[in-house]
Amino acid sequence: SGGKSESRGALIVLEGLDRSGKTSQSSKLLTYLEGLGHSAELWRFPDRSTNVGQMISMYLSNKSQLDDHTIHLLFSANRWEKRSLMETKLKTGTTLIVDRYSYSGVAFSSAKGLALEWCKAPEIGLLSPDLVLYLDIQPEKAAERGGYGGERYEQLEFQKKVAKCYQVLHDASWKIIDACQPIEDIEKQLQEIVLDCVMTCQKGKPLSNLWS
Ligand code: FDM
Repeated sequence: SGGKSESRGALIVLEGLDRSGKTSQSSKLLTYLEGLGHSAELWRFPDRSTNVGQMISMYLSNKSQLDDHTIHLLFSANRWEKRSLMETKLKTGTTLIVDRYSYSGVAFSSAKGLALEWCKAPEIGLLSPDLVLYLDIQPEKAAERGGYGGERYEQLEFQKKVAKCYQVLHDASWKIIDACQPIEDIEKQLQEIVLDCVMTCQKGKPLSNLWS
């Protein structure tokens, strides 16, 4: 076996603080993979296009107030509502580059003081990424880049707490990339790691669920 039509896509997640460069590197990766002839899509969470996503967007822009647990579960629900499409895409050979995923969910909510295990629980059973790329930047450096858009979490003191939570959350499988390098250097590093992951998935690495 192993014909190209049978091979699955890879689930690749980018994580990091606000202004770490996730979003621009995600689109560069998409261009790169498409250029090599791979089927690929760029996704992001929160997905603000759904009803749940609109509630999240209202909350983030301070147009609504929600209890910390409630918004946490909405972020999780926003991933659950995309789970089956995600699985279909991967199984039919499309690689997904995902800008933020469950790790953002846990890091941002636990930074508010919610218990880590409580935060992880609703993510159980979502698809486990084949690769987590963490764009590592000191909160102070990220803040210097400017462009915090005025949304709820875009404040230095809070981002410092989020950085600590990401540190607790990450494991040996994450690829930690120094986000203060020149953009082209980061791009090259990511390309190499991502291509390797895409190939591994093509060869038949099975899909699995969080947390594993
Ligand atoms: N965020 C994002 C969360 O708090 N929980 C989540 O599950 C996700 C996916 O939402 F501050 C936070 C992270 C960020 C904000 O993200 C919006 P974008 O990437 O700026 O749209």
